[in-house]
Amino acid sequence: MTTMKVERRPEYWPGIPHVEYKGSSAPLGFSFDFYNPDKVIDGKPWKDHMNNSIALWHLRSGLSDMFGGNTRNIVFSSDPFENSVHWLYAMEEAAVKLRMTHFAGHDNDALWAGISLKERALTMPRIEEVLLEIMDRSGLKPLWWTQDLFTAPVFRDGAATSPYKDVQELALAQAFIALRTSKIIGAPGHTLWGGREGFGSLLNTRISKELDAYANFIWAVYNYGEKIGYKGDYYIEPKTFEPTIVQYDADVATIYAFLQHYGFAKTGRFKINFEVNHGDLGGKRAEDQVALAIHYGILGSIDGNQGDSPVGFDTDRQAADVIIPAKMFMPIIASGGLGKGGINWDAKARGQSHTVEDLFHGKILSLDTYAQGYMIAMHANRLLEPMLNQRYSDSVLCTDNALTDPEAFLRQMAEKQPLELRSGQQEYYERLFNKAMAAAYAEMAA
Ligand code: XUL
Ligand code: CO
Repeated sequence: MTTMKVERRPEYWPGIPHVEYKGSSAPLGFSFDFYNPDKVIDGKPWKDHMNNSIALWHLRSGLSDMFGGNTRNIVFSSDPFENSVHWLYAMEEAAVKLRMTHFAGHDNDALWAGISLKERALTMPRIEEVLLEIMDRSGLKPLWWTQDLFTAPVFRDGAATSPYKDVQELALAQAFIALRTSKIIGAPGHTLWGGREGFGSLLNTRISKELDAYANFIWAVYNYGEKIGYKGDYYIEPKTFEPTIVQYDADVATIYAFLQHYGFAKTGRFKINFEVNHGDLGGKRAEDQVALAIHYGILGSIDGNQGDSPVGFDTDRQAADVIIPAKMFMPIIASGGLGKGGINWDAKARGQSHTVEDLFHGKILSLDTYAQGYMIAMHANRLLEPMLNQRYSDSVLCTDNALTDPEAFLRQMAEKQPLELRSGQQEYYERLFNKAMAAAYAEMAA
């Protein structure tokens, strides 16, 4: 492995132009049909509402699935370090061509398989230099950075929640090194996806030991962050299952309980990185999970993609169904937007779509799909808000005299019966939502 300066190539994705907005009546090509990154919405460009982020691992992905190997094999150099640096430059070019403003990655996406801890510690500063160079040149920003604590065979039984101390310690050392990267590149988020933190069978598992170990691990990461001056948030990424059957970070409510129980909530620094396909796996709709996280003040960022309802695994499909982001963006927009979070494209083309053209069509599809969703959500909020205000205008926390004079309250209630049966009007709301779609498309075509 050489660690000499790697010469950036003039182009990594020849044949792919800079993708611009051309509108839906333009012929289909490497252009946006709906997403107009520079269009000003509520005082800032659309791209700054989305904070679209390229995921390094899906760019490098060979598109294998659990039944077959790679269908795409892009190698820039036979030297693993050089190859990794070229991939970082290729990420920069892809993000710039796609008008993405952010990037996200695991430590291992920027390194190579099977790297030792010692080599990792030596190589990471070189990688950080390249990331800083890329940020400086292109204006790209990190959305979040993370550590891969699930690929190495020793993590099969869990990393932080492995029963074995040496494995737990290895996970911690790796997380420290990755957190240092987050600090150096100024990532607003450091993601802690549980990976293999969970179990397959209670027969060989002590959940109290594992959950306590998980909390100790996260506290140690947090303490290290405070020591080195990491200023960002920590994102826990819910996933109902896969690869384990019971994941300790199964969903928003499970994570919220964990954060409360182990005292993390009081730091105000622990948030959710919600991934749409992870919700699908457990039958949880994105809009509901996101709304819940917003309510508890812990929505950090979104991993954009989608699943396929008949299958029970994480397909990480490029987003194609407009209604999913439309409904998800409604609570996000109503709460003031994603802030320093964004949409990280944890998504890839299907294995049979293995060409470079497919790769870019996939990303354009996703960006256009979420843009349509964003615009629909904005219009839907406008149409539904007055109805919702009306519906809840009479809602109170607790009727006054139920607290001060419960007996009088009971007598009054007896007089009030039976109550009028009011309509929830779900279908009426759904019709309004459809109208919002028409308004959104009219605005996008204007
Ligand atoms: C796995 C997944 C990860 C996390 C980061 O399902 O979503 O890529 O986003 O580790
Ligand atoms: Co993810």
